[in-house]
Amino acid sequence: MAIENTLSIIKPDATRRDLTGLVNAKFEKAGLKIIAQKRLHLSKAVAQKFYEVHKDRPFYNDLVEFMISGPIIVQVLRGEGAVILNRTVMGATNPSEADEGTIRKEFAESIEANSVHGSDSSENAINEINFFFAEIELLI
Ligand code: IDP
Ligand code: MG
Repeated sequence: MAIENTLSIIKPDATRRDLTGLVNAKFEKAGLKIIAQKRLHLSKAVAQKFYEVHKDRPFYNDLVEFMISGPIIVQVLRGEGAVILNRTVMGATNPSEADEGTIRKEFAESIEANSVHGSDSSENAINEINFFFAEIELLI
């Protein structure tokens, strides 16, 4: 599999509990290099735009409020098959269905406050990285 980039977000439930380092250790142990990251506190308009794909889902408004409830860490992870690999390291959306050893199994509080976001396809990864990062931030 080719080397690729994927977008990850450490969500407010995890930053609130100071889990950034433990989450990042999971990525690095799995072979995902953190090639860029920054701490942001999203405005409502930005969170709504990022999650626009979910705007007709019943959980959309709650999800947006949750994502602006505290700071997040947006990051670009790089590795072989990074998109799928990151989804494996994250675990299932609902932590009660997540495999042992995954981030969501170990750290998530609920199906909503599930500690991390990860791109779900290579195409979405490119779009999501471009949403948060400028080209210059990825060239170092
Ligand atoms: P994913 O993050 O595993 O890709 P998505 O279906 O893309 O899951 O949903 C985006 C986010 O919306 C989830 O990570 C979670 O925070 C929230 N979410 C998904 N399904 C539910 C739900 O049924 N209730 C509340 N929040 C949900
Ligand atoms: Mg998703």
